[in-house]
Amino acid sequence: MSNMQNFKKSLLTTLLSVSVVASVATLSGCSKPTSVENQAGAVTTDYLNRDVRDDVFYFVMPDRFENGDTSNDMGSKTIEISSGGFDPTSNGHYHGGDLPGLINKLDYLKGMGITAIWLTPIMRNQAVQGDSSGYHGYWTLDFTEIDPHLGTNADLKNLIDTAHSKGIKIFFDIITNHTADVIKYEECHREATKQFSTSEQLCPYVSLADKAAGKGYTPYVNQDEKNLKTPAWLNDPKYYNNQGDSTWQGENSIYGDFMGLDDLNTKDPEVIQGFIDIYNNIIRKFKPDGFRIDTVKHVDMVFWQQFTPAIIDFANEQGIPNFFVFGEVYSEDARQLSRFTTDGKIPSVLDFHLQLAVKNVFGRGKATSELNDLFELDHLYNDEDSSADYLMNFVSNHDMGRFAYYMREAFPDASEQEQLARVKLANAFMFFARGIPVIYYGEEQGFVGEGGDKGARENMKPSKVEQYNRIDLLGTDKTTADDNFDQTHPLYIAFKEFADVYQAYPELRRGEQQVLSYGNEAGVFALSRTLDDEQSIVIFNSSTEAQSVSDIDLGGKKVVFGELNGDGNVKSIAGLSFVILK
Ligand SMILES: [Ca+2]
Ligand SMILES: [Ca+2]
Ligand SMILES: [Ca+2]
Ligand SMILES: [Ca+2]
Repeated sequence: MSNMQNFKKSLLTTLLSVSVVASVATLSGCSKPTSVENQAGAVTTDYLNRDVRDDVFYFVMPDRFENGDTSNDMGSKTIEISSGGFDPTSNGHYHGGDLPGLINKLDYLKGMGITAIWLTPIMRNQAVQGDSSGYHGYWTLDFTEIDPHLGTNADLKNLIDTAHSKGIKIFFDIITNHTADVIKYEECHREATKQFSTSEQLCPYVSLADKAAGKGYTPYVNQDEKNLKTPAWLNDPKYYNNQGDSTWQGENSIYGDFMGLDDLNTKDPEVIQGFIDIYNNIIRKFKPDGFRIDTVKHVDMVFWQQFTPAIIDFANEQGIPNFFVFGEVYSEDARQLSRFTTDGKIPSVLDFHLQLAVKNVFGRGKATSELNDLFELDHLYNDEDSSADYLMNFVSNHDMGRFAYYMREAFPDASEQEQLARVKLANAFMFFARGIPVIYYGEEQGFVGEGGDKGARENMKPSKVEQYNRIDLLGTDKTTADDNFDQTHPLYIAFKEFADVYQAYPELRRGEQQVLSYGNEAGVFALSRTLDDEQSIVIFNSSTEAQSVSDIDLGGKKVVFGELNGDGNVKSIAGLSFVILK
């Protein structure tokens, strides 16, 4: 196998700008990519002019990645509300990772073919709320400066400059739905004691109708907390809904507080303009390449209709021609998701529907028709500024958990080899189906984690969290107690190979997709990608058994990745594998 890798490496090195196809697919017994065509349209280091459909994303939570500066582990030295919360033994506290650490690992990411990084929110947080901390970044107090646990504004500039010099884009995760929990209610929180809503301590939601009839809460802010938020307008309770805690049902999904987090009145024109100003200032100051927007479905549609076009126009004026925005709409139904790329004027959303279909088909052994059902709804995303080609494909994230966790739940007795094969298949589907691939950090090191949020936010640097360290990782004898930046991990190598072939063939990135084959049980799913005169066919086998591909018209195409067995028209694909033909 190492000979094959060396061969491929030297091929890539030699053919930097020459268009050559070296078909050595007939070499047997090796499922490594066997030819790579490097041609116009392949990945460029020109991050500014690169179409987002040519990017490979890496989604990282900086606190859990790499600690590049231990002097900032305790957060602010001058602002008490943003200091502390550091406990590397707890999965709900800061662990010391930061932007300088991420800068140190940019070559590790580039080596895997990553061209864009999406960071969890990095603005200054309330460090502690109740019994956990703002390590994840979603409790913002100050929308103008970096959280001191993660570094300084200068560190952020340095991260962006260094990433850009390597051709890597930086995307920020932004929040407009809520701030940290500072506002309290007279009727619900006792004065003078600092209380945060938890699952046992909810302030019942007051409906819009009841509010109109004069019922509701009396908001207050403790005397010493009246100026905690920046910019200053955010300190006035009049800009918030103040209707109590959400149970994520019906209207309270939009107007309720998330566990006490102060929910903004996002239909108020002043709030809309306030957030346009906040994020235009961020764009002016830091020049990020785009935004991922948090909690989109909990914000009024009228907000998105104005906010998103405004910030994209502004970024374009600032000299970022491909500034790109995608939203987190936490729904596994394309009918819900697509409302925000059409009515909501957001160019793209994270494809939670694809995530579910991939989990079911490659992680739970369900029928491949589920993938066809998914793509049958692609037309819903279409309008003048969006289409399914721009959706963000993912199989794991920081809120739901990792594909590998669900797969292991469904197949607890599967061999290590089978589990690795399923993770590779899920990620290959994420790369080669329509949409833009987003790798969740740690996937490339065989992380499995547990379901839900905290259980899937493991450390890449050595972890002291017992719940993480007891879980068996895939493809390695290490645990999360070790350093896990292993560039020889089989999944790191696999993703690098996926990225290489993805960049080599433009139709795999931007080609029109057509489904060629699917069935009512685990087995073959095939699709074609066509761009101008170029066409590739990708065939996946989600079954553990070899499957015939004789009913698929391969049009004389040759294997360029993976392998088919057999001769002439009688060809088959091995169990839990995939193949690309061109
Ligand atoms: Ca640190
Ligand atoms: Ca809301
Ligand atoms: Ca609150
Ligand atoms: Ca649209």
